[in-house]
Amino acid sequence: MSVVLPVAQRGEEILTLKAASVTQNEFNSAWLEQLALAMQVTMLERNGVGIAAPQVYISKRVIIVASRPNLRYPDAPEMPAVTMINPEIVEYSAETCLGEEGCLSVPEQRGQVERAYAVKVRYDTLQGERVEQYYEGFPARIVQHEIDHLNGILFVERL
Ligand code: K1U
Ligand code: ZN
Repeated sequence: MSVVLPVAQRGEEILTLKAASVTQNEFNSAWLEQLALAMQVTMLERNGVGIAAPQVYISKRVIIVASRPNLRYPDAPEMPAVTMINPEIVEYSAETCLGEEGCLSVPEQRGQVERAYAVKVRYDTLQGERVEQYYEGFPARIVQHEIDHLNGILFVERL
């Protein structure tokens, strides 16, 4: 069974820290699987399209990305939630775009953020398998927003 976790709010130190990498002996572990499951439950409960471990008070490099069409991005693709361990953006498109963002850690504030239109991200799965995936549009925005969380950056600092 998994639980909804409390979400850290702007002003709390955990959101300003650079999160630690997941280490080799943490892959395939029950705790990493439980963390990912609890993050997903928390994201869904809060109606989010992404979440990063520091938002649930765990300073580790774990994110979930879960694009779906919505009022602001009606053409966004519906994707199953993807858990990314130690994600790194290895290519940014030269093209950038402005898009609206919100944050589970900054309630009641939204803003237009300029980001790369597309990114190639390299990450490990929960089992430690290396993946490289290209994203564009809204999913690429979510990836950049979540990796910012791993580096202690909130979208309001990019306004
Ligand atoms: O990391 C987070 O705080 C989650 C955040 C992800 C995000 C939203 C919009 C642009 C980039 C990244 C949220 O999900 S906040 C909720 C939200 O803004 C939203 C929810 C459903 C559809 C569209 C936006
Ligand atoms: Zn956020």
